[in-house]
Amino acid sequence: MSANDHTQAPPVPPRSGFVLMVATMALLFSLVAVLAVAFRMQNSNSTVPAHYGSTMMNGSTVHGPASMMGAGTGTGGGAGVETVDVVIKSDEEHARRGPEGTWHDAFLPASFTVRPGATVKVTFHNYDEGEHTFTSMPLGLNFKIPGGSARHPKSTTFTFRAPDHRGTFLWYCAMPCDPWAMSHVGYMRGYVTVA
Ligand SMILES: [Cu+2]
Repeated sequence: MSANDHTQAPPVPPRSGFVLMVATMALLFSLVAVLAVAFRMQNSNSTVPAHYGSTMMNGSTVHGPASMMGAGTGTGGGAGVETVDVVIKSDEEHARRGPEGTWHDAFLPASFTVRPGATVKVTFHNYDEGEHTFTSMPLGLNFKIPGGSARHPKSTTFTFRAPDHRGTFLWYCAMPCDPWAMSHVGYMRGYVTVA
């Protein structure tokens, strides 16, 4: 910087004006913080009881208690509809190889991500003759997936509402099929991530 620049610089505002500006900004920030805390409390009040109070195994194919979550807080607004396609194949159809080298029954993919509050339409394409389920305690879901065949896979669509809060929710197949696959994530169990 040259001396010339210095002389042409605009005058520094009076000190009292500067202090007033800082004080106003501090007030605004604290107001925003208070609002954020209040909003968060309201949000958790509405989601926690529905999340943990869920009863299940009712065979409902449309919705579980998850659909009751988040009434009124508006966090899920505009989340829209999301579609998920899952292929189910048996070990004979070479669904997915386990670490020990043998093929197992599997949902492909077994894990997927949806947005908070979204209406999720999941279509299962079952190439296996056996029945499977998409069961999740935390999501309050228990979808029964009818059997199909390798030549004529059976497609079944279920709809549920994703929780308004972010998280990772375990699901598993409750229908006795492939015991190893039933206890391993990526085969007959997986995660629905809400993010
Ligand atoms: Cu299964």
